[in-house]
Amino acid sequence: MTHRGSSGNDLADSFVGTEKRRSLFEQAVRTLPISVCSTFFDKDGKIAPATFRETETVLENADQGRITAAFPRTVAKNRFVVLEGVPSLSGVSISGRRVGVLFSGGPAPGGHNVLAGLKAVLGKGNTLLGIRGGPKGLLNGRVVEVTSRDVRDILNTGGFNFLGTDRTKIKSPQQFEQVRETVLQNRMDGLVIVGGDDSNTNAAFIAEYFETTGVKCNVVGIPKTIDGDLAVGNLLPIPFGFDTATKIYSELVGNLTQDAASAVKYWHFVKLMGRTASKITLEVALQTKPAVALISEEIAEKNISLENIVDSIVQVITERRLRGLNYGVVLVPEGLIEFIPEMRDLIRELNAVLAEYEKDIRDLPTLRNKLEYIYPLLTPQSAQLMASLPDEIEEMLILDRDDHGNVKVSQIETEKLLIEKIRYKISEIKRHTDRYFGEGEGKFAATPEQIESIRRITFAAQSHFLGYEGRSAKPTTFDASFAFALGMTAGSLVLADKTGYMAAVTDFHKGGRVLAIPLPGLITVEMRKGKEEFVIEKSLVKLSSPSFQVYAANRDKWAREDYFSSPGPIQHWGPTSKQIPISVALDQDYPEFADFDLGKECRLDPDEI
Ligand code: FBP
Repeated sequence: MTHRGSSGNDLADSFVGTEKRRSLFEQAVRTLPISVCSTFFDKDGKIAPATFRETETVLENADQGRITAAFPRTVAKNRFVVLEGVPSLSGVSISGRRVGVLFSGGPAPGGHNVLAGLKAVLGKGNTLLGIRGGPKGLLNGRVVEVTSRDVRDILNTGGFNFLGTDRTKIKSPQQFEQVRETVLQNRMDGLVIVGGDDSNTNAAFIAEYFETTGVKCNVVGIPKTIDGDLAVGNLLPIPFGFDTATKIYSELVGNLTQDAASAVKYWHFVKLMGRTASKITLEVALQTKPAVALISEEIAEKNISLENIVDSIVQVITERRLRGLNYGVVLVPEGLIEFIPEMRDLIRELNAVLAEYEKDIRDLPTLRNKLEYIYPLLTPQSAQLMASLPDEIEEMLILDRDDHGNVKVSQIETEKLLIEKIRYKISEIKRHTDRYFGEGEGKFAATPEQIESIRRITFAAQSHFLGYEGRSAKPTTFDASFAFALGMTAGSLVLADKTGYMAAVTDFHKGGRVLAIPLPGLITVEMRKGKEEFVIEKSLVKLSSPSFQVYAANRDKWAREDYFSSPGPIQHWGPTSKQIPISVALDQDYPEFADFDLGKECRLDPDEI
């Protein structure tokens, strides 16, 4: 019997559907409730833009003088003072405003809810304009209207696919002029930039440029990045996206810990995204309690060499072997390589050599030829280190460069580098057990049985890289509500004629406090390639933070015995559906096991907004 539908087969259609992005799950998540902070309700209980008042918090900036000189007009207006959102009780509604929004950088779960939040707060009287393709779309004027129907489709869904994104940096005078043209052509009164530290730095410069050139368009940034490294103390505990991504990685790592303990033969080495900061790795470690988790910031601060990192992991492997545990999980942060002191020096030297001799090196036919050309140009220590690396890593270090000629550290397979070095070290230990164990100073006094056991160690490793799996996932209930609140905050700021701010929400455990952080107050001056650059400083793991301290206090125990925990899949309702990331709860000093509370749960009707 043949069933005919739009695919020509009714039976097939009834199973897989004929429409795009319409799985049962996707249909269901669109209707999930979102928490809405009380700041966004008017006196009649309807969603409305917030108004803003000054708080007593003034951002301290070590480079205040230079920042004020670089952003004179914005600083004259906001004076580094943090604003707080309060409900609007005036009943006056603003209409006729046109607000553009774009995504910048890597995707992060919650982006689509930023658009929903903006749309909700702008209401039917104002227009939301989506800029397609990220900052490049802003330069080229790729602008479309975002309708209620669009919001219905994208609400609570993952990804940045609705508008797209890219990593174009807006730097040159021509680019600023192009931005101005797009804004004027589309009569935008507001521009909202959803991005990480670089994109929010860009937002600060665009705000200042508009003030200088008389363009009446308020510019507001929204903090996003799964890496978690755009955070401002207790004013902004994390950007949106971090919660979802870390929950996904924690589920997968939790599964691997179970597999390790079940198959009892593998060491799983898991590299976790996070271009610079190890915040993701730390959160996943707190969730899953692996045998080893490397934290780049600690390695840099304590000047720990690659050899020492390898030795410390080998020590855990041998100790566990002696306890009959010939398996485990090792977490490796993506940015590790640049934090290892001698690797950082090597990369710096390579960047300089490759920039200076780029053409000569490019023309050499084989990798060997290129390496032979490069080695003498390095310091002896770096040349020796380079020669000790596996061929594939050497190749990545010299061939895989980004647009600025720098090593693409995220592409370097650090987890595989560690596996190779550990394998070599273990084979050495097996061959020369007497050198490492037995009688003698500084040696582990192993019994003859233990020495036999060490000689029989087998090291079977599996490598994994978790990153893209989490960036475009359906947001957790937290990220769905948090991103919605950030969208509402940004929309309210634009309507309130505030420019040069980053939207923020804090107090995740008690209803959410809506804030606006003056962007110039976040900017510091760094020397890059001999030139001064204005950048928002990345928020890294602090060794003094409660989250790191808790990890450090437990790690030896987790290394010796199986404390593995499996946090399981993300829940959209149920016992863990409101869980705040452990590292955030610890660092913000929230009560233990506090659920997030970002206001009243509402079922949105996109047709109403
Ligand atoms: P953003 O900071 O732009 O949010 O991106 C973060 C990130 O996910 C990093 O963790 C990772 O190194 C990088 O993006 C990978 O980017 P790409 O998409 O260019 O491969």
